[in-house]
Amino acid sequence: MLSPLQIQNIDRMFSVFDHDGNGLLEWADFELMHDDVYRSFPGDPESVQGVRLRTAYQGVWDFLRKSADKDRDQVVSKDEFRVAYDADAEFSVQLVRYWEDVADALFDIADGDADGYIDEPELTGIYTAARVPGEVAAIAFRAMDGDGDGRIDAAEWRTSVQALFTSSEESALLKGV
Ligand SMILES: [Ca+2]
Ligand SMILES: [Ca+2]
Ligand SMILES: [Ca+2]
Repeated sequence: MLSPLQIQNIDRMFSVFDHDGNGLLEWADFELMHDDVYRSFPGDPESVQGVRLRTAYQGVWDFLRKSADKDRDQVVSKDEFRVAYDADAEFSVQLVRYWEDVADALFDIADGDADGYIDEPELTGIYTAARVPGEVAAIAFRAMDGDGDGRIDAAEWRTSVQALFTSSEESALLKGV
């Protein structure tokens, strides 16, 4: 049984994946995410980094389709998504594993100067690409920057992404979404 707070968090995750907001998860959502990343961070979408990001999205989508699309209509509905969470504790563990590949690829694209850190404007760029309001990014930045040095390293980024998926409490990273 899912608690109301779990359902709230799961639905919030759903809305992050449902990039076009049509209430269904489809491959088109991930293609749109890729487009929006390259709107936030101008560059070549077919570069090594861009291809790596698309491959990571493909991994997430293949996993979602395989494990959540019970009626095999090639779309994952909100109900199917909730049921997948509820039916198998491994679902969220594996989903976060696939999403980590996306997070790593995003980190490298956002880290334009390749110094191994992303700063607040770069994080805002990621949130803008995810269609999350800038003020949420500002809150998230402070929450992620564990050692308070004004920049986020790969470990802080990874920890935050994992927390986003596994937290049973209200996530500061997506408050207001
Ligand atoms: Ca959609
Ligand atoms: Ca379906
Ligand atoms: Ca940097």
